[in-house]
Amino acid sequence: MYDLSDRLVFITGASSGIGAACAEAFARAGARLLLCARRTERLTAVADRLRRAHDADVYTLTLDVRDDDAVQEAYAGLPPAWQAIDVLVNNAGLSRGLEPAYANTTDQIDTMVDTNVKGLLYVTRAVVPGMVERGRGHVINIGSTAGHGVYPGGTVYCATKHAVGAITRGLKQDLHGTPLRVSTVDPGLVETEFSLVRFDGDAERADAVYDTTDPLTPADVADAVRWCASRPPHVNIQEIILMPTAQSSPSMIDRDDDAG
Ligand code: NDP
Ligand code: 8X3
Repeated sequence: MYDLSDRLVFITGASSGIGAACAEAFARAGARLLLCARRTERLTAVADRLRRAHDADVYTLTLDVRDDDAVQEAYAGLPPAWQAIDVLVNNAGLSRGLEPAYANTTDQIDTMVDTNVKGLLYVTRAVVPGMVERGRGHVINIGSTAGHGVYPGGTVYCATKHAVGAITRGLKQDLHGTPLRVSTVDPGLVETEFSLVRFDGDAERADAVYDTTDPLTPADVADAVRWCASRPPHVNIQEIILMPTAQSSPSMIDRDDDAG
């Protein structure tokens, strides 16, 4: 087993949902946490909670992963003790809208591609060279079942998550011959703010996605991420796909109202 105590774990998109749950799981394991997101207040609240509950050593960065200059500067400006990242969890991501691809706005397309694909690559290119130099490190990408299939209205989002799968497999090959590890954890339906963001703040529509079924919790996903990171150094978990029992494919979800 790889002991996570005092390891430095960088989690992007840690102000809510899966990212915040990963921060909690790694804090429980005794890791030091570097957390980023755009919403400073939400991020600070997560950090304060972890300090209080787990006496965790936490450093926060208000950062938009879509801004490559900001990402590179933020990393370069970290105190040296916070640069030697052992585990990078590339979690920041979102979906915008549920329209056919031909009806998506430019803003929706750019936001999804820039965050889920380009942002992930910007953070990776900031952090991985140091891992290679130090001869240790683990990149864990948060993909999705949307990276294994497609569903109507999810075309662009699914394309970005297919890209995350390609980046995971490609990066592992790029790092061939080094001790670095690369994994992807690909969940199905998880109850987070994901649908609230997808539906532009329409809480009623977002709640309906989760209220009629039994989705995964962010903690379920964080458990898989922490498990991946804690395997012995010679074990690389390439991919974990986890779905609620009530889900059998990206678009097959057992819902309470199905029988009616
Ligand atoms: P949430 O909306 O709860 O969390 C998304 C996180 O990403 C927030 O912390 C948000 O913080 C951050 N984020 C978004 N854009 C940026 C940005 N440009 N720069 C920095 N941080 C950003 O959703 P989830 O927890 O569900 O999503 C986390 C990941 O899990 C995503 O990659 C998503 O695609 C993936 N996923 C989600 C599933 C689900 O059903 N919920 C299933 C499969 C995968 P802030 O707004 O403060 O910047
Ligand atoms: C998020 C899960 O099914 O809404 O990746 O695309 S889904």
